This record gives sequence, C-alpha cells and structure tokens, in this order.
Amino acid sequence: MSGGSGPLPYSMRDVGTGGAYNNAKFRHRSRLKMVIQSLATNSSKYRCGKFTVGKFLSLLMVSGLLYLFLHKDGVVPGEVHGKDVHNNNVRRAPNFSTFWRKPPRLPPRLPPNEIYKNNYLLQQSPSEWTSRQKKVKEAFEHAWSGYRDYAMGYDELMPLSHRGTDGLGGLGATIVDALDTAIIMGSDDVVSEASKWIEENLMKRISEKGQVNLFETTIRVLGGLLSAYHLSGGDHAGSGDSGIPASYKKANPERLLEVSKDLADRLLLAFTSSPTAIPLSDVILRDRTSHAAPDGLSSTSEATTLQLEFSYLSSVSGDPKYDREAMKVLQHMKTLPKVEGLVPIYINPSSGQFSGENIRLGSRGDSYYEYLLKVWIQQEEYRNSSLKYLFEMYTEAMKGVKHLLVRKTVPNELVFVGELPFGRNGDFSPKMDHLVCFLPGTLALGATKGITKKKALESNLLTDDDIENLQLAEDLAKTCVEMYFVTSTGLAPEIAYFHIEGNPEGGPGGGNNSNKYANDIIIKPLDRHNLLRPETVESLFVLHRITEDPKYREWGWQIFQAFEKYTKVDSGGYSSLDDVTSLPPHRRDKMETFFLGETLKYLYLLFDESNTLPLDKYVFNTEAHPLPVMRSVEQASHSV
Ligand code: DMJ
Repeated sequence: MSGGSGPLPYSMRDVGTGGAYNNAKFRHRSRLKMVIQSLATNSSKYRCGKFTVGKFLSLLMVSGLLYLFLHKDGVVPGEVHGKDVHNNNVRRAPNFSTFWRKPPRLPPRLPPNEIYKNNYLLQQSPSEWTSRQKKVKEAFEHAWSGYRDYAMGYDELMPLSHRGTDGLGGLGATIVDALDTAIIMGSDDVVSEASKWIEENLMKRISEKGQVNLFETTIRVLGGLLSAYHLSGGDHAGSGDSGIPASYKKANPERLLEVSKDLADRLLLAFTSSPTAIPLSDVILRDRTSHAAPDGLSSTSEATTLQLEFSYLSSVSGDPKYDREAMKVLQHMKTLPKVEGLVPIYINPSSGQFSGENIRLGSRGDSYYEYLLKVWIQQEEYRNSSLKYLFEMYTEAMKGVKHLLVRKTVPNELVFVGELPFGRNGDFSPKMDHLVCFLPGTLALGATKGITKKKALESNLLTDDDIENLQLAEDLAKTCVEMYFVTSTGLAPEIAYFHIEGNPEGGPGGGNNSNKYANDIIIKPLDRHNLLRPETVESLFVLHRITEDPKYREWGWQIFQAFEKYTKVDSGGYSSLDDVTSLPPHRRDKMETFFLGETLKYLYLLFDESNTLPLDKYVFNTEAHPLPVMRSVEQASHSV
C-alpha cells in the first residue's frame, strides 16, 4: 500500500488515540460506503414507507458487481508485487477505478508550523513568540507605510485625513524616531527609505527650521540619529554587543554623525544662553538662538533628560563640550533642596531654583528619575567615582516615592504612585498618569543593573533595597496593565485615579465591569484618551528580561492585540483614540512618533527570543533609542 513500508514523517507519539491527534478524526471514508449510507439515509428519511428490504438487497448486489467490474484493471504491477510503488513509470492510468478506489489511511497532515511546534527535537523551531514578534514587525511596517504614503517629511501622520502635521518643529521626527526600530527589526526597506530621507533632507531642514523644544528634539531626533549611528557600526567599540544580525540593513553612520553634530551644536545654545546651569526650553534652529518658555519656566524632566544623548555624542565625536554642558544640569540638581529626593515639576532657568511644590512622577517629572539611574549606568567607568552621586540621588528618590507616593487601592490592593500637588504638607492625590508606567522598568533596572534577577541573586548582588524595589516594580506593572484591562477596549487611558480609603474622588470606571479592579480604578471623562504611549510595554519588556516571568509577555501580547483591533487604520498607520471606555472608540487622527520609536520597538523586543540589545550593555534613552553602555578602554579591549 502507498507509504506502507516507508518511514513515517511524524513521531508515533503524535498520533496516539484521543487528544488533538486522534487519527479517527482524519480517516477518509470509502466513497462506496458513503453512497450506500447516503441512499439508506435518504430512504429512511424521505421514503421509509416504500423502500423494502428486498429492494435494498438488490441495490447492494448491483453495487457489488459494479465495484468488482471497476476494480478489474485497477491495480498497477508495482502494487501487486509490493515493490516500486513510487516508480513514476508505472503509474496507474486515470480511469473510473481511480475515482472509486478507497484512499489509504493517512496520518493527520499538520501545517509546517504545527509540526515544528510539536517536535521538540527540531532545533530551528519557530516559537509562538517568534511569530508574535513577526506580527509586531508587520504592524511597524503598516505604521510606516501610512506615514510614508501620506506624510513623508512631516513630523507626524494624521492617518484618517491622510495628511502630515509638524507638531515638533518640522524635522521629519517620525522618520528619525523610526530608523533604529527598523534596523533592529530588519525592516530593510524602511531603513533604506528613512536613511535616504535623512541623508538628503535633514541637514537642510535643521538649517532652515524655526523653533523646536530642546527636550523633544534631543530625545527623539538626536537620540534617534545617535542610536542609528551606533547600530550602523559607527562606533566599533560597542556595536558588536547589540545582537542584531549583520545581514540586516544599516544606515550610513558618517552622515548620521555629521547631522547629529550640526543639530547638537544648535541645541547647545539652550545651555550656553542660560544664566544658570538649567537650559532654556526652546531653540530657534536657523537663528542659532534660544529662549525660555512664555512663563519663563522649564519642566524639571525636560531640563534633566538630555545627558545620555549629549554624553554619548561627546564620546563618539571626541568633543567634550556636549557632555560638559549637559552634565552641569545634573551637578546643579544635586545642590537643590528636595523632598526626600523628590523634586517639583517646574524649574526656573533664570534662578536655577524649583518653581512651585507640585511633585509627581507623571508629566514634567517622570524622566528626571529615569535619567538619574540611566546616566549612572551609561558611564560605567565613573559609577563608583564622579557619578556616584547620581545613583545616590536615585536611591534617595525611590525611598521618597515609597514613603510619600505609593499607596494601595480599596478594595483590591492595587499598588499605585500618586501625587503631591501641593508638596509634602498638602493633600495626597490618588492620580497616576500613564506616563508613570515607565517606573516599573526603571525600578527593575536599578535593582539588577540589567542582569537577570536569577543571576543577581546567585551572585549575591541584591541589597534589601533592590529586592524591595523589584517587588514594587512588579506590583506597579500589574497596576499599569490593569489600567488597560479595566477598559472596554483593553487600552489604557491617559490618566487614572484610584479608589483609596476616605478618597473624595469618585467616578466612572473603564467600562469593563467583569474586571476584578473595576471598582479600584476611576477614569474621568477628560482623561479617557490613548496616545499609543509606550510606558507600560516598556516596563513589561524590562521586567521580562530581568525576572524571566512569561506573564509579562502574555500581558504585552494582549495589549498589542488591543492596539491592532482598535487603533489600526486600514489605509496605513495607527490612530490615537479619544475614549478607551466606549465601543467603538472614536479615533483622533494622529499617530505619535513614539508609536514607531518606542511602543512597537519594546513590543518587538519583549517577544524576542535572543536577548537582542542586552540590558547590561545598553541603556535606552527615554524615547527608546538604545545607546551602548560606555565602558572604559581597558574593559572594552578585554571583551573583544
Ligand atoms: C516619549 O516622548 C518619551 O517616552 C517621554 O519620556 C515621555 N513621553 C513620550 C511617550 O509617552
């Protein structure tokens, strides 16, 4: 019989009785049996009264004769002698018997993916996570195609009205934000299109454009250029650690460095024009001038989230001025009075002092805390000497967070980080921006410095503080994902309030009443929008790398699916939403640059199986642009 003597293309374990691979489910049925069965069935169903046993037996006899007649010539010599069954020269000529012949019983045919998935002996088996990672890459390319088709050269895409908009000064921010993501994912076409545009246009834009915000331009544009420079092999010291396949397309590093320097030279005016160490908030690129915001104030986070980029530029350009100006800010911050390490969200560049008492880890406060840690991590050589103060400031601030800002909800004890809008002596506000969801990742990174928890424990590297911070990171990450799962769309609002004992705040929830935390989380009408922000998936990525707990990936996958379902625009791109609590959610006609620069990059890396961009060798700037940890010359040469 066909295939009877050959080896079976599957393991017998896969075709046992019962279970998913029960052969009975796949057996072919004889056509003759089917005809008889059908006749009998039809008879009994429609003509039971007229169809006698005699008629049935006669029909059986006729059928039998017909069967024998048709099988007279139906066997090829090879089959008779049990040899050469695969000899093409003796194949049966097609005739009626072919049609009637009973097909062999075959094992279940699985599609290739299923075969790989169920055979643990195959080394190259693409896992479920690899196929999910591929979906993220497809999403990235879909986002890019919308931008390229309707908004190429603008800062952002308006995916519904098929237009572009310049919300960030007109430097083609989406292109630069997306470039390193494309390199990491191996999206070669996007790398070509983005780097071609940068090479041909960006320098000119920088020399012609007007006002840009120092912080946004540094984290998105300068950070994006420098990261792409590194990943394209610009600095040979660290690029080998990235784990990105050499075959993936890269950009032209020389050109990227040239543009970076030109941009940074202009941005430096914000530092050098200020009477204090605190930079002014805006720069007029073409005029090479800088000015403060209309109210004269800078956001604390904005003034203090510049150093990873400027320090790295000094290191690769050999010019210390970038590092020097940017680091003055943090040295100055060290001297200012704080509330248990916590700082108000405004600072005055004229006086160099904080303005107001509003303390929060959400907007205008967030990345101050992130960069205290990351700048310390980035400059490995100075961790125990000149930059030690940064880790001390970070440690004190996290103690302050735990003491003054962390609370639990009623009834279900979700852990969250609230605010002190009127300082230490004012009332506590149980409000948490989605932006705060960067904190779980930062806490986890601060605890192990990028290595896995397992390794850190084995090497006895974790202090009590580290263990407490890691636990807080896990608790907060849970709260951040519940901010998604509690809504009708499965997407988080921009801001949530939390129900605490004696809390005067009350209000509607997220619309998913089956969620356990429906009564713990309050979402006010004006806070229901979603801008495709990255912070939660960023923390899931870091926590997964550090704890190796698969739940972080599962959570990330659920969030990704919700983005796919409710924010994807058929003609290309993804859209922010007005209200995550209503179905279908109204869309906002805007795709933020960080969806390509951060959100999709972190999801891609969350599902990555090969530790691309290891966290003990890379720091991600606050816009998710990875920069290498700068090791001393001696350390670097040992690892070559
Ligand atoms: C990004 O530009 C950066 O992550 C920044 O630190 C905060 N806001 C957005 C993303 O939400």
